[in-house]
Amino acid sequence: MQKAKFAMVGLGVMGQNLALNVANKGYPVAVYNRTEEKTREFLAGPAKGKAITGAYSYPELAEMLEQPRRIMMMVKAGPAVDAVIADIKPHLDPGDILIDGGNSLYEDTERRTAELEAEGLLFIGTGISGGEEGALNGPSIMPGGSREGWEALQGILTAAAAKAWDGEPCVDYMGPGGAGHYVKMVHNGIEYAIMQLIAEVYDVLSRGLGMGADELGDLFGAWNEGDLASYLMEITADIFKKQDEDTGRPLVDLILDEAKQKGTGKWTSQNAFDLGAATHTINAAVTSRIISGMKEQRLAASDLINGPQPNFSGDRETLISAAQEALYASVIIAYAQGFDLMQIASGEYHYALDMKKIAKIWRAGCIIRADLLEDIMRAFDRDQALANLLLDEHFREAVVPRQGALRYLLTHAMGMGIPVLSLSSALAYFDAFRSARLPANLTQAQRDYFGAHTYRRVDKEGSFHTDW
Ligand code: NBP
Repeated sequence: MQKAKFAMVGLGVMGQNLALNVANKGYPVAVYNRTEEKTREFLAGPAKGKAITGAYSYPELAEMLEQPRRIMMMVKAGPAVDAVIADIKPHLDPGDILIDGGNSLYEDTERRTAELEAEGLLFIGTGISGGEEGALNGPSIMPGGSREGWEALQGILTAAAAKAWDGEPCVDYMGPGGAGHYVKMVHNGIEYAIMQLIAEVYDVLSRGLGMGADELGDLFGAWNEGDLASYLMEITADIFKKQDEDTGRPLVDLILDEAKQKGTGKWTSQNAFDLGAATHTINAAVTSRIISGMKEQRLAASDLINGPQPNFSGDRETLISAAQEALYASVIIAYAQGFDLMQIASGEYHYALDMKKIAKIWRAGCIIRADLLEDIMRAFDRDQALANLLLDEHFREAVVPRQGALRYLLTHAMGMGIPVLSLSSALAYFDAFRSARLPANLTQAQRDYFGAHTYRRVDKEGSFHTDW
């Protein structure tokens, strides 16, 4: 029997679709799932007639594979990954390649890479973005870890990855150790930020202007034709247009307003704090999901605590147009924060991340794919070491003229009592970043006052303490 060129362990929705994707590209695939029933159902269902065979034990799986073996794990991130590694390892040979395609924390990937490499195995931790649909038809793939492992996988991953408009595959080697999962983590942080920015604009337009879902669907659809063109805008327009089959009402109006999270956005913020990176808009998105989860308290508070009634009395078209410009400016600012974080991490963790390459492989397949990524690629082409996207001429020219729209939108949203934490954090980041002097002089004075922490002066060298 012909040996399989690739194996998939874990037949959740992502594992199944990726296995189908690889098989559809002409690579025979062997699959294994802890619960045997799922393997049987997959083989009798979506995998029927494809070059996909099932294994019901790890020795059987190892036997089915061409060497060096290429085995991807697509299981729940965390202890499940360690459990699979421990169970499968005794059946592997030096030079075999284990790939973790789940959303693992990059620090876990660092540890696993070191442990497995010490035993002669090659380990690849890869981010995969695109959800179910992307896994099947072409995701954006962000592999990191062993370069030798990447070289042995490049053909398969390149075939499976999304292709951008110019035919370029959305996969490339990100860097050593946990670099691939690190980049995926920041991708998700930016995703949280953009989703929250869109949600806040929706809130202003629906509560402030009384726009209904159908009208919003048209508006977001039109915006998606311009600068804001992106997957998240496209699906938002679709969502507004979807009617509930039972009631005929817009489905979005019937969905409970509690946003869940699996943790990658939170990890991005936690890591940004550790590295001293300013990711205001990502942090605001994480904390906005948290307060959305406080539904019972919010319901109780809404009866007890008064505020203004959201009711906009100015010119409707002006507010709508400001919302579009404000959203575009703040999305750029969210990307700027994410790329800044990756620049800092790249130095700190010796990942040598290539920002242009990252923008390039995010152009298709992934959740944050957007026309804007072409501009980001060009910005890093002009200056590989660009410290902040806002310093690039193109982005300065995009954001500076739109700051008025962002200020206008925020003034009215805040006046109406509509929470706009992410939008306002984007403006606060922008204003802080462009301020030659911030009030941190006072903070330093206070720290010195109560803790003798000392301060530096603008007019002389040295460290000073005052007996206040
Ligand atoms: P899940 O995250 O729901 O994981 C399900 C799979 O993990 C099943 O095959 C399950 O086997 C297996 N598994 C578990 Br749970 N514990 C195990 C253990 N101790 N040993 C062996 N197998 C174990 O599936 P998913 O939604 O397909 O996601 C897979 C990974 O991809 C996750 O890390 C996820 O975060 C990531 N991801 C998901 C998406 C998405 O859109 N869903 C996008 C990008 C990345 P069982 O059948 O026996 O229970």
